Amino acid sequence: MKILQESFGELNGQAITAYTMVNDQGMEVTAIDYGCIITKIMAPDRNGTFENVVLGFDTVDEYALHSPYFGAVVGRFAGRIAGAEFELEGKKYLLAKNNNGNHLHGGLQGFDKIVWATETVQKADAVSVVFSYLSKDEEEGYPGNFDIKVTYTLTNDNELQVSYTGETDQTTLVNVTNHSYFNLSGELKRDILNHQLTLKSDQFLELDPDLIPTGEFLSVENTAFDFRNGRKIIDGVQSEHPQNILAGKGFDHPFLLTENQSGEIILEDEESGRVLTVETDQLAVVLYTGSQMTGGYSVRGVPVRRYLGLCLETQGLPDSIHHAHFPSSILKKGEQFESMTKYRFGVL
Ligand code: FUC
Repeated sequence: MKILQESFGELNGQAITAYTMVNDQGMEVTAIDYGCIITKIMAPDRNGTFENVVLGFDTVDEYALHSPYFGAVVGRFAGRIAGAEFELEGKKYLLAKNNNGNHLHGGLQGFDKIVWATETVQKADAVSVVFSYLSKDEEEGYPGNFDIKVTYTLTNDNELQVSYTGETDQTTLVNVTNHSYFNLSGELKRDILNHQLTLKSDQFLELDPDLIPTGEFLSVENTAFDFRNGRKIIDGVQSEHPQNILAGKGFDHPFLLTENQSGEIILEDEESGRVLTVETDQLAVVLYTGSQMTGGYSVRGVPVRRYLGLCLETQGLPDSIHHAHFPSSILKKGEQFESMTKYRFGVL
């Protein structure tokens, strides 16, 4: 196994580096130090043909200009915080309003838009890139110096492991995820509407028109949100369910996982034979079907359009700070934040 390192150009005079992890099966994962962005994942189809299965660009300028968080680590808080403000231990904190008066994905310069320090680790059956960043007290309005490490590890059995660890010197909010847009057809040959998704989840969060959780947990029973026995993404596009319509005809919802680390999320593309199995210790996954992806740019030659990719954002619950009955995303001084999500690339 090996790691290749090459220049990915410059952003505002700062050199950006790309790291490509290659395993003995020929699978490759490329990530850059800007935003910990995964730019490419080369995975085999049923005939052993390696093709890229994520949305990404070949230049850092395109990321800076257009990217709807393609492949990036988002934080300090993934998802929305209503009104871009919250109270913690009696103190009020104001965040950037970067989404209809609300706060989204860590603000104007979240974890997706900074250059991380890197280190590479090479072992017999796994290679890793370790990204680290110190998010300063008051950065984007959040309290506390938050020291975070994100590790991408590629194993010899075609698994990409993403682990997060962090600590703070003051009580703060933490919710981090990876925002890769998957398209298992390979090189964006088809959109994701015929991808089949299986999700071990009985409930999802109801959203308001700003895509903020209302606080209600809805049952998936008898809806297009019931992925327990597998269903195609297109069902949510054709669905009359008000929540599918509100999400721009599709999905942009947190699903509560009923199981962890046991094949709880399976995405399949029948035609290529590719299967992605996601396992996580997080309590939820946001399924986003790219309904807001429009306008005026191309993704490696393919004009961007809705349903070109889908995100499986493993994370805690958005806006949890405003809902006392949601599991908390508060991290205190002396506590260690730890989380791991694994993405295994196989074939049917
Ligand atoms: C997802 C969605 C949002 C947003 C963003 C780009 O996480 O929840 O609605 O469009 O990504």
